[in-house]
Amino acid sequence: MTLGSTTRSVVKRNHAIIAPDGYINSNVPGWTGGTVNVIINEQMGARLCQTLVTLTDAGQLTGATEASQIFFYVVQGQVQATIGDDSRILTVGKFVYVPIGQSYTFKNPTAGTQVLTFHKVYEPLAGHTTPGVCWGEKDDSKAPVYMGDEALRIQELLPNDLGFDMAVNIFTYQPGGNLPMVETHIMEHGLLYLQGQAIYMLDQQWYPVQKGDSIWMAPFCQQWAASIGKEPSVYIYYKNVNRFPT
Ligand code: UGY
Ligand code: MN
Repeated sequence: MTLGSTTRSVVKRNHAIIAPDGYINSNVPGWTGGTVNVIINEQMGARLCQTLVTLTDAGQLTGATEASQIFFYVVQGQVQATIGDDSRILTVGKFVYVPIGQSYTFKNPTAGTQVLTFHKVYEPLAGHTTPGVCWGEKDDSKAPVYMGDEALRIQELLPNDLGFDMAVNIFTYQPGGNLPMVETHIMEHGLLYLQGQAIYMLDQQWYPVQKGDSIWMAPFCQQWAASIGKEPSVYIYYKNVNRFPT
């Protein structure tokens, strides 16, 4: 038996790694029949919220968005999502973006279904309409190479439209692929590793990460990553976009 006194999770001023071994469940009104892990939110200094919900076959998520829009992505299993009068079965890799002021229900999951959510307070932009509900699947998106590097591919899941103030992308690194530079930028990230292993550099500190781990990167947290191991490493990530810097 191990003491359980170690973890790869770290929580710092401008970044965090959250490994599943430290999850403690939250009770979220309307989200029942499963576990809800709040992985990133304003309590840690973030301006986004990221959760991971694991449902039993009796699980249900019912609610209505208010100031925050919510992006729901199925990581494992399947579930029936109803937004307004549109109802669809979401299997692995499918998602729905729920704009502000919209009711939603997720029900009839298979046992063990996992749903990742990204929440952000919506910032309207004069002259642009607030986005509507957006359904999709990761394989609908093209996967162009990133900055000319064949080992890196990015899929943009949400439309490239100024009405949106958040992006959600899937980033695939072939074994040995690495970011072409250390990024230093105003945008914030939340991410979940969907596959593989990597070394992530955050604020000049180095971390081994793997499938199931989440990372928060505050604005201007320096970041670099390299895929390690024999399979591609893949993460889905949030980024705030398209708004005037204040
Ligand atoms: O879009 C991005 O900023 C992305 N390249 N960052 C990252 O993967 N850490
Ligand atoms: Mn980045």
